[in-house]
Amino acid sequence: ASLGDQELDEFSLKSYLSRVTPLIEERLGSCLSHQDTPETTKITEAMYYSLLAGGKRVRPVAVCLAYDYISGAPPSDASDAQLKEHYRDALSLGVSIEMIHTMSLIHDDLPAMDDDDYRRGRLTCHKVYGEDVAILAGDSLLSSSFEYLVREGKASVEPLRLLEVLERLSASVGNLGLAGGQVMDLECEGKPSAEVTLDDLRWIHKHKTGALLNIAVAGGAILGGAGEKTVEDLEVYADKIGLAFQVADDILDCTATSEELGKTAGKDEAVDKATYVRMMGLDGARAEARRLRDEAIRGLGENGGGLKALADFIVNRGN
Ligand code: GRG
Repeated sequence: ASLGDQELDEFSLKSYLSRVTPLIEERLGSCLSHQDTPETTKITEAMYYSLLAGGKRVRPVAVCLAYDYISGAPPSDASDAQLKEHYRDALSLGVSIEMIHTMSLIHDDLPAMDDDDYRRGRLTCHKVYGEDVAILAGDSLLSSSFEYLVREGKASVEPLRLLEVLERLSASVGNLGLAGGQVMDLECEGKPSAEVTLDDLRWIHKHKTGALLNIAVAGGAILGGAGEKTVEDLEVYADKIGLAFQVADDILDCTATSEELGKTAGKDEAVDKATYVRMMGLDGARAEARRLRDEAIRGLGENGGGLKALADFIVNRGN
């Protein structure tokens, strides 16, 4: 068994999620400033429609685990009120990141991008509210994310820490984050997959998927009181699990479609798109995901059980 497999039993991610996920959902459910007026109802509804459509909430959970890694976990018999207090700042960031993540999914599903009709098991935002409103709902989620972080954080977070987190959160969206990764992805989709290198693929996913995991982990640690060196070490963890996330996604895409078709060939065989599975084969991609997980968790200290369990979940998840 790899390093990961031996040490993962100590922390129950399932019981952690059962305590933390309801807190995330509760904060998400009332995160938008709004007035119940006919003028603002439609856009607010479109924003909540996508925000509250389910989803694994991996990024907010990552914030909470990184926060605990630095500041210590709450006692196992903590009441709901104590948990809410413990995670107050971590959840402010977690919800802000989930707003940005949801914005990126709304825009990714648009006809100009992936043109998808379904997301998180329901119709995509533009299918329900129209393309025009979906674009605006995404834009509005992006600015609401920054508004929320500052509004919720300013009373309890030390100002310089809040600014550091805000700077990182903003950077994770732009040309060196989500948007940059998406543009590189579009460029590579325009080429034959044989011309796309493994380094291209890693660059895309470091930005498209890794950027939000990076701010989740680094930001959670900063809010928990981490110093610069610890944050840098945790960024290595975050970048590795970001890549592992995408390798696992490619494996899921490939195996899910294979089962649906009852064939060994998956979707990737039909579309000439560069993926880890296409480049490394299914077994190679599985080994790569485990290798990334093991590298991610190698540098963690003794209270890293939660972050280890998260890395393992990312590699072995079923959706
Ligand atoms: C508009 C400034 C601006 C940026 C957006 C569209 C875009 C640019 C980027 C695309 C980003 C994207 C869709 C990345 C894929 C990330 C990914 C792995 C999504 C799936 O995440 P999960 O599995 O989804 O965590 P759930 O539904 O569980 O939340």
